[in-house]
Amino acid sequence: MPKDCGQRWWKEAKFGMFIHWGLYSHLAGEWKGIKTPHLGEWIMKHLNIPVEEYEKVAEEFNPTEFNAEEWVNLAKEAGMKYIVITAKHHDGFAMYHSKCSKYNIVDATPFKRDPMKELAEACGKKGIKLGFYYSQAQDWHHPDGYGYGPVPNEEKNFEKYLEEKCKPQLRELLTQYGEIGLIWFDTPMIMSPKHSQELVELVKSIQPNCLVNSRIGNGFGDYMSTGDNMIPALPYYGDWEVPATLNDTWGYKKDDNNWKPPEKVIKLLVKINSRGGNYLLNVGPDGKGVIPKPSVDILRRVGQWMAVNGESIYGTKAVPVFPYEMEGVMFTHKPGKLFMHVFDWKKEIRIHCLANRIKRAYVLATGEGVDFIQSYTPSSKQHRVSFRLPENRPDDLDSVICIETEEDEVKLDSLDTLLAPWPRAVTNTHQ
Ligand code: FHN
Repeated sequence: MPKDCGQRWWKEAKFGMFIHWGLYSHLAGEWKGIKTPHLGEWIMKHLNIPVEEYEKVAEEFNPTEFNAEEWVNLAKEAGMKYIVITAKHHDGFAMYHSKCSKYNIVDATPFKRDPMKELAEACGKKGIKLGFYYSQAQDWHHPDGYGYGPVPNEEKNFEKYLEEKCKPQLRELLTQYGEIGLIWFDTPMIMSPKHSQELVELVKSIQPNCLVNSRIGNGFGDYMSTGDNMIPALPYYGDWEVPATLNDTWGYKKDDNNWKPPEKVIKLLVKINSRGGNYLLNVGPDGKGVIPKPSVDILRRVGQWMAVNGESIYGTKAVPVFPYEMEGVMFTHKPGKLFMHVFDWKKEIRIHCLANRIKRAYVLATGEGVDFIQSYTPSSKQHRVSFRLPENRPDDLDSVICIETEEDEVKLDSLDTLLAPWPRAVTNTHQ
């Protein structure tokens, strides 16, 4: 359960936009004719670009097409409730006007604008929560940052980096842009428990309601970020979120076109929600500040679905594991409602072991009633329900049937009495 109202919006949100955007976006996965086979935002490290050469990318970075309102509108259109954007990634470049390091988008590029300020304003207008990604340990630009140059990390003064850059920049991010929903830390590396605690305290001392994710390290934080694109195999009732890519990179790469189609995105959203998590889905704008068209198209299609079926997503809670597997069907749930997401449309769907008393069922998109027959077999202690679906499939991607139940919680029969132990000690003697 949420600890305070600072966390409540996040629990209800379920779907957010991650944005990886920085100098690497300008390189688009290629440096001096060499293409990185890895993540776009890691190009500096993977292609061994010296600091002084990478710095020069800033002189060319001029994202004149950037339009904060367009990005925020896209998130809103997609049904996303929050945005988390890279204020500083591992390359150490601040994508906002930092007073404590000239290595920032206002002072070091011809662009000279502060996109975080513009985004904060646009988010405020549209009612979208804004969070900042901040790479707290890895900094490939500060001589004492983790991962800087060829110097072994053990020989660096990590504390110096924390005091000189990390903490002052966090203070800036928490004081220059109004109310911030969360700080998304990443790759804690050599952070000690004391370091992690200090950063959490710093955040909370300035904005007590600002959330912190688990990648602050050492067990601190308000909620867990799973591994990238990693979905827990079972429902998990804590607060967690899956950071995920729409193709195979976070930062823009011109050659990565392995886009997940809208159907896949909706399936992932439903799967993550059904297990109790949030889905933080990434877009990687290019060096001009444009979100790639395939991303826009996919998110708009997902948004059309969300506009009609959002009730089955927002504010939902983890669904317990049904005893039997079901092909082409997943469930989300909120008190008194079970949402059956039908990916493979058919005339009839039978569910075994759903023990709730069903009040009514209908197609969420249209309100059209769905007939059903419920039964209970005492000898096997099992409930069954059979739904007769309408002739026409309401949505090509995912048609949602809302099942209203007498009880708030999902009730399931257990297979224990049937399956275990078997063979039974006492067998049937009536031959
Ligand atoms: O190294 C980063 C990576 O570039 C990206 O930002 C992801 C997003 O979750 N986090 C780290 C790897 O887990």
